[in-house]
Amino acid sequence: MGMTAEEGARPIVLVHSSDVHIDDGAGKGPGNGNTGLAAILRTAEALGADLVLLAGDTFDNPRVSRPVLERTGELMAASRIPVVMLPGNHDPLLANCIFRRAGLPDLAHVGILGLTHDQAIVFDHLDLEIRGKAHRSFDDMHPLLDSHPRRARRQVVMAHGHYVPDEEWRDQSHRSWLLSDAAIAATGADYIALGHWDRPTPVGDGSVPAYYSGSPDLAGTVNVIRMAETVSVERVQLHWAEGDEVPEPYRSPSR
Ligand SMILES: [Mn+2]
Repeated sequence: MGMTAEEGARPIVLVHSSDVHIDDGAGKGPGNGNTGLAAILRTAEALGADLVLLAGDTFDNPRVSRPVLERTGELMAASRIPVVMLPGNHDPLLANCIFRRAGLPDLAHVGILGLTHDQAIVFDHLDLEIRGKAHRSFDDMHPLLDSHPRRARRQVVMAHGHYVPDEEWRDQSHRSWLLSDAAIAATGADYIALGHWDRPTPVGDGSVPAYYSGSPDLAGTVNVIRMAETVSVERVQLHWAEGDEVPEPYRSPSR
């Protein structure tokens, strides 16, 4: 069945966030508990997004308590938008992993790279492949997969690691989960959804669009990627709920 010109031209809309750091909410601020996740899902729904990407460290640590994880499961179950999650260095795929304890693999619209799918998830109706390499321990690893022939017209890569520009490589090579300009360029992807930094910023040499989204509490935004003939990326303010503890700079524009 052919598509009309209009259907073919409709961009697909991805919402990218990372470093939500769901925890037991001992401190203050929207990074605690499920406030950040709720804001991301609410924002994605308001945008009419096709897909949400969470690029690692969704959970702060493996010991998040059951009531908080149950709330995470409820929020994700209520999402009308599919979500793809990449395990990061704070929430690696350990035995009795936190994703299972939150009941997330049971949700048909939630894909967890390395858990529900090995290295790739294909969304046929979006003609889109999402690839990513899960953290499986707290140890160092190369956060990008080797490039791979596309299984769909569009290909997005997710990665959780620390970008270092060429000129700083010698000073920073002791760090873990390093991402270089060359490794980013070698993916040949249409977009790379990065996590690990709280700060939202594009990185790389510009040959492949590669962006950190930043964390909900520090950035106060999500990255919104529109893919049609070209790819555009913009930051959109998170929609916090009434009563959320939101940092002052983000209060007025996001309501
Ligand atoms: Mn991290």
